[in-house]
Amino acid sequence: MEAKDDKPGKFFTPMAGKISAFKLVYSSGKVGCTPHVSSKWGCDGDSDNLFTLITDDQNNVVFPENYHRQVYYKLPGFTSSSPELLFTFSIPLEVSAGQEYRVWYSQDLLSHDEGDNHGPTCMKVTVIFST
Ligand SMILES: [Ca+2]
Repeated sequence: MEAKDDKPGKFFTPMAGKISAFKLVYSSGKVGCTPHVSSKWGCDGDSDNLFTLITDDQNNVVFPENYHRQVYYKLPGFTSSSPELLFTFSIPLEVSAGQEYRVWYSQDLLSHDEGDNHGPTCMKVTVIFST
């Protein structure tokens, strides 16, 4: 996931089904929303403001749920420096096999104040299906 120039990370669903959660496990790199600060999932350091969003291939935000185009949001138990994020859906997400999803930096998706951003941060996404 880059932090500007419309460069989200992408992944594809391995099979059809109902998804209960996405798990994002940090692997390398950093993102930041201004120079001289960086983080795994947000703007800076160890903040509870997260900037990492999931969209479908039309850039409709699917997580966080009830998203209102805000730059950051809070997810209890996780911060911008968490080794992993668990995005759990209250209503499972129905998908077909090979469907594209994207991991966006909020300011990049919104084209808001992205000029001074830097990245990328890299992760492995695990798709968790409900049983
Ligand atoms: Ca910025």
